[in-house]
Amino acid sequence: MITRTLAGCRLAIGLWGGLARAQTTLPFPTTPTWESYATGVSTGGGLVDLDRDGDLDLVVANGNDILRQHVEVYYNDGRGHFPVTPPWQSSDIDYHGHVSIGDVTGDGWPDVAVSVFLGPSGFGQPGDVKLYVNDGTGTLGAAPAWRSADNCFSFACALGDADGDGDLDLAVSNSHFESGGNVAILLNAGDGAFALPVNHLTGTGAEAIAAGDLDGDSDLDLVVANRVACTVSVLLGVGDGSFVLAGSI
Ligand SMILES: [Ca+2]
Ligand SMILES: [Ca+2]
Ligand SMILES: [Ca+2]
Ligand SMILES: [Ca+2]
Repeated sequence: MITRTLAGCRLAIGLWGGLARAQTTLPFPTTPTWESYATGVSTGGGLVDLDRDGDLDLVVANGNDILRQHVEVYYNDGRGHFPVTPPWQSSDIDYHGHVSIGDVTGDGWPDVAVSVFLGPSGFGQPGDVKLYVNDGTGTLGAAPAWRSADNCFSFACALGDADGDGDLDLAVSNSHFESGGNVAILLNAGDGAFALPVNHLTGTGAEAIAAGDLDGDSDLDLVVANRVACTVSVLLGVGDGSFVLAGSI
């Protein structure tokens, strides 16, 4: 569990029986067994074995629309505990939204994509999306190896193979507070970068996004939660990197 988004919140994780598990059995303890000392406007988070030592590590993106802050990594000590301060911190700060984690570069080491909601000037200036690449030892590059050329009010992103060529592509949900809403599809260029986006309209206020094969045809599909429209948009993948809006619920 990651406590969310109020300014100054700490990260807290509950582990049942003192064992680290990707999916633990309820009930959880009522108090966290670990809590970060570092505080931040924690918005995005994900568990992944970043250093490939067999345990899940914690990636956290801070900022939201409140402060420009860092992306952080907490490494698992193998017993389900994390250090109270992050051993890795990005060198850059931004208004970070959510993260998506996967091996974008195809070297077997997980990389981290991060949505940036606002530009450095804050409200009114769009952010972008960026990628931190694993250096092959479990450490992310201090600065993003890639940033999108197009700016957008991006709050969440999802990695998946949209065109079936074996590499991870990026779907980014965008909206500017009470207006607009789309998903940008950026195909993996094969060199740790992504091509220019192709946008697909969704409902107003597109924020959360998830990727998976919804209809069982082996093509990647997308689900987008639209905060303002109070709907969920379903986009079915064609298999070549394009999507068709199947409807909203
Ligand atoms: Ca690990
Ligand atoms: Ca990689
Ligand atoms: Ca692909
Ligand atoms: Ca499908």
